[in-house]
Amino acid sequence: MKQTLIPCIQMRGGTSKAACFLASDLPADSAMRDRVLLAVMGSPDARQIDGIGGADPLTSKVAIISPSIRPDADVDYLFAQVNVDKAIVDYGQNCGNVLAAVAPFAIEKGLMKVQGAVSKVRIYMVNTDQIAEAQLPTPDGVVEYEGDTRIDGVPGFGAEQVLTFADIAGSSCGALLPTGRARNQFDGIDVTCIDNGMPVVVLRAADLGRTGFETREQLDSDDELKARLESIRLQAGKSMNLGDVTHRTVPKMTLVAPPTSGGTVTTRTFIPHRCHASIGVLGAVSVATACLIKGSVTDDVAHTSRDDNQRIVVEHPTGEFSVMLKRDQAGNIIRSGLIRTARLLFSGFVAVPGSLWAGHPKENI
Ligand code: NQM
Repeated sequence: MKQTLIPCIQMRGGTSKAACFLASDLPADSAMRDRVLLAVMGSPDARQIDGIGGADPLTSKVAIISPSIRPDADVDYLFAQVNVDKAIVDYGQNCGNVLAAVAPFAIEKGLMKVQGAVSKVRIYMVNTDQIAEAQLPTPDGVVEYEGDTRIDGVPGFGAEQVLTFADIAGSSCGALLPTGRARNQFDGIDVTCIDNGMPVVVLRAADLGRTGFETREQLDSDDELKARLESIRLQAGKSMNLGDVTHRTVPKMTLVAPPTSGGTVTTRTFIPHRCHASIGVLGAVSVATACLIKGSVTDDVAHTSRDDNQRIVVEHPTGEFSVMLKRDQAGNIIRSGLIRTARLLFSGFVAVPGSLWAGHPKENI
């Protein structure tokens, strides 16, 4: 049986890597689309040897993009987290790193026209029903990927892309503090459950007998810690209006400790079962926001100021992630912004077995 070739652009978005598709190039039926995405990545398999996933949650990601019919958006972006070792495709979380791939993809595919030296793309994030704006350099009528911006977790330099969000509180949980409180206790450990773009449970590393400065590898092999975190996560998930999160990739679990390199706070984030090499974009926005909430577990850990416009520097295993937060007079976060880079990695076709999906008529070979 022949292979079915599906048009695909692979992009690095921030510190993640994703296969990006036009929605119209994938099966219309959602169950069939999930089977196709699993085959594209090579899941379920710890090595993803029969697909293009990189055997890591950060490289087993998909962006499904289409023109938007909304007046406030240019394109719609549906994010899919393809599990590495389980046959599960999760649409219950967003991804702010892969978000950085959406505007370049939209321009590459002709969904958006270049507007001059700089272009703006308004993106409707389908997973969380919210809007982001991407601003990227497009001199000479094409996307510029090269530049002098460096982000921690990615070698080298790239063109700067500015991502801003007006209102992302309660993205998946319905409220910034979904439990109605700045602090809760599960298994005797104080936590802050927060959702400013990504549901996150924030815990002090010291309360779990860890420093918060461990390496990713040390934490990934710390089975006792992981079991305690999972017990807390399952309870917190229910209290955060996420229901039974046993098979879901949210909430994320972030251990916090005082900063070590002049930043605001140190973090180690589980997404949710493996430790992140850095920190997710929207995860970082949620943790940064927790740092500004009185009574949260970051109170005696984070170094913040009283300014209404603040740069929160979230330290992580491979450097730092800066989040710009703007507060109104009542202390509510009304805008957040951050910098990412993205790069086109390949443009072509990805093949899935023809016996799985025969494809749209003319794409069969
Ligand atoms: O929090 C990893 C990543 C992410 C998600 C994860 C992300 C975000 O680093 O917005 O970017 O938390 O699973 O790509």
